[in-house]
Amino acid sequence: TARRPVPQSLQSKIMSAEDAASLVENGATVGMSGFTGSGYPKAVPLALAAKIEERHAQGEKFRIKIWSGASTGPELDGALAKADGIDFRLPYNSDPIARERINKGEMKYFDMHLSQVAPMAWQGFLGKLDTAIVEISGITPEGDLIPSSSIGNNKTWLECADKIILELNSWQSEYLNGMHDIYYGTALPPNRVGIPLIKPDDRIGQPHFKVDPSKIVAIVETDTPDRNAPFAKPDQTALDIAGHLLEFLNHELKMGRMPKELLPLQSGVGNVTNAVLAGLLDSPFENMTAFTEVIQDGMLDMLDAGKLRMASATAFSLSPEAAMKFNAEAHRYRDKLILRPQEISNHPELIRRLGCVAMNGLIEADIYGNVNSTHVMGSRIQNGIGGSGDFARNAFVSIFMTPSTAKGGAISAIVPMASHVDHINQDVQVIVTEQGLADLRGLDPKQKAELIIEKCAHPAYRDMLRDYYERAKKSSFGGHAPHDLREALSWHQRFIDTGSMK
Ligand code: 0RQ
Repeated sequence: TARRPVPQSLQSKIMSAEDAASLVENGATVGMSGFTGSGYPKAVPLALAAKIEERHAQGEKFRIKIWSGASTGPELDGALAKADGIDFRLPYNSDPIARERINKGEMKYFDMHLSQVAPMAWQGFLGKLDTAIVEISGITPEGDLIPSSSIGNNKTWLECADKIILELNSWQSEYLNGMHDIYYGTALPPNRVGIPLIKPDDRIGQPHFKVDPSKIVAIVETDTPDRNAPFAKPDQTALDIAGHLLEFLNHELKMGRMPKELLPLQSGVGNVTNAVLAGLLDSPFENMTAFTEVIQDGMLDMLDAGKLRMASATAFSLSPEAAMKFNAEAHRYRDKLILRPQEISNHPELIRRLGCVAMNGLIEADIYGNVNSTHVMGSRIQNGIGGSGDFARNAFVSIFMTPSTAKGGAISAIVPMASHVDHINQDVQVIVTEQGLADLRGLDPKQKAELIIEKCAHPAYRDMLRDYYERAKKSSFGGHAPHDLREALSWHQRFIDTGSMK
């Protein structure tokens, strides 16, 4: 693709990825762009990983601390983790090599709510940010930066870092220009004011990042695609989950609890949530909106079909086919998509005010509705809490969905006691599996347990759960949410010992 223009005043900063990587020092804290595999820097992290491998081969230690928006791609987290170049990482990771390092105890990882990253950086809780490495899709003649396919925390990294390295990626569509809405009205307490966003379509900021040109130390030109992982075709389990969820939404409509266009949708990433979006394509709902984190394939299909009026997010998360289609036809989506900083896309104030319908995945839920989204067998990190907590606590209705079993049936997703809790039962209103849907709103813990076991558990585990629950009721210390603490986590221990919860 044709190179993007660089203003005369910045042309002297253009250099190779290797030269730019040499500006990153050992021990530095680096704010990387990137969110769910889009808009992350691709050339400088790879060059930095090569440099780190060289240093390590010479017996020198070289590691950096990485802050990002959310997950990035193999050229960043993958390459740097492989080189053992990451000392510390926040706030979300889905890279398998980095995951392995974290679980071996070789890499520190601060798993945190995505809406809180920028405010914590401003407050100084996280320490000092040395360098920002940010992918952009263009530079205006005035020297403002045109964001790329994600915004994440880039506004904050550009403001807080001493040094800025830009990757100017001409693979990204030029039609991204104008899609972004960067809000500069945030402040720290006691100076905070209300965020003037009333509808998901409101634009409250400006399309470009401001930047202090004296901090720009390098501009690296790239022409490289985002990670863009393919989606699996929804299997029967995903279709069944989507079916139960659509029935629930129809019921809410009939009861007059939601309007015909529903309320702004938030949908997590993954195949199940994508299947739900596909299900919404054939639903009776019209003119829907999304106030969410990521725009995935299903949302573009809904926009194309006219079912979805517009979507607000902080990033794209598309399959390679959808990304190609988007890049070819991006002009068609210009007035239907808004990308915002993640402290705005995930802002509790806005999510509560708009009344979002939050739909997220889970690893396990217990019979009282506590949800584990992050730690397999209570200790092995999968990805991180991401934005699920921002949305679950503040949504109009908070829905969690999952297949009822994992690992070919060896693990029940419904367990007596969650081995780690990300979402307390008060933040979990609806649980859906392919078996059915449990609407937990307004229920006592024992009513919740009975409903979750009967509606959501896999038949292979239902009797075991009934048996645990009945015995817990007899031996429990307290009678409000009965547990037998000697047995509550025995299913997990059995899996660790034998490879199966059965
Ligand atoms: O592992 O690939 O090794 O087989 O977890 O599970 O079933 O493919 O489901 O892709 O929807 O992910 C909670 C991880 C679900 C995700 C989680 C294993 C399973 C598989 C993935 P394998 P599935 P999904 C907005 C919202 C937190 C962040 C979030 C997540 C892998 O939804 O990261 O919600 N959520 N963000 O085998 C052992 C269990 C298991 C299990 C699943 N009970 N025991 N392994 N797995 N359940 C997006 C962002 O914030 C960016």
